Amino acid sequence: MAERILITGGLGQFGSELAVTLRERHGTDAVIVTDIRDDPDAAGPFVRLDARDGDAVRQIVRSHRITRVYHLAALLSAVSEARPMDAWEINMGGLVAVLEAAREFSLSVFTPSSIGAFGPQTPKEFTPQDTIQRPTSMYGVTKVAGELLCDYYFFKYGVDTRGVRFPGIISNVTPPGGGTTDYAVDIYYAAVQHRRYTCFLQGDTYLDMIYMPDAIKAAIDVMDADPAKLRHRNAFNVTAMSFSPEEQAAYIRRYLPDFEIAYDVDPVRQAIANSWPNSLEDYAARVEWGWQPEYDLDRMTADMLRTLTARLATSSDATAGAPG
Ligand code: AKB
Repeated sequence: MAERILITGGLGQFGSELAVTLRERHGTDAVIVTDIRDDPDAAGPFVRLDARDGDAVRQIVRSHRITRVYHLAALLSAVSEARPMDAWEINMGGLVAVLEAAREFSLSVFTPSSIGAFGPQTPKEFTPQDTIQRPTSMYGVTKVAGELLCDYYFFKYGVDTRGVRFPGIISNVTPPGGGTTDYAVDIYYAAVQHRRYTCFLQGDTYLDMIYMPDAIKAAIDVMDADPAKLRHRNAFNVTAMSFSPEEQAAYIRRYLPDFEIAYDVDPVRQAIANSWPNSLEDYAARVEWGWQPEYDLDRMTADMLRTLTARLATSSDATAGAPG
């Protein structure tokens, strides 16, 4: 059956690029983008939606004959820590509304979890798929609760729920907002525009990251995987690389030798980062649905700098040393 896809939170960093790829595959009209904000420049069907509104979700599902949902509407980690009750209400309320619609209309549902679903008691290096999940951030609390709820809807009602635990996603189209890993995106913009960046995490903080093309591949491949091969569902560890800000700066210097990094540590985001793994192990995703990332730190850095230099450079100086 041809899929008809609903994306919630579709104007965010991930949704805005996922929608383009899904429309290339399924056709523009088969992908309905929704967001709490309006999109005056919508490139296809767009509906304004507060994903917590169960009636509105069901109405869109019915009228657009939706078969699959990518439920991306959520607050990220730093914002969630600043507004914990909003995070609980938005992250859980939206998920409940989508899962209820999925139960009624037999939809398949992708829900992103995160490295934020782990906490200080989790093994820090090569964090296994099945391990201790006692996060200390509100974002993490909603991610673990979300994983459990999605599994519950699968076991109790047979809803086809699947997800991945995303690391920080690095991209160059829509900037992320309110995450702990946002520095790893900002640094490339700053490198191209100013040749210097002040990082809000300590230079030796290791976190997992993934480049947008791989993140999109993960979200599509896990949903297209043969259900008979899935031992896990919510949610699979996926990663492509693990690095610290100082290592990322060193890779940027391969292309922009005069790039400088300084540090002005934000204690809230540093505490969140310290509670997360340094690196994930993603064996289950590799075995159960063939996960295999394409971008490492060097390839991603070259691509980010090439793309941003072409887009942002305003003087001939700004292109010096850019990867060709
Ligand atoms: C965040 O930093 O909050 C997100 C995430 C890792 O889930 N990018």
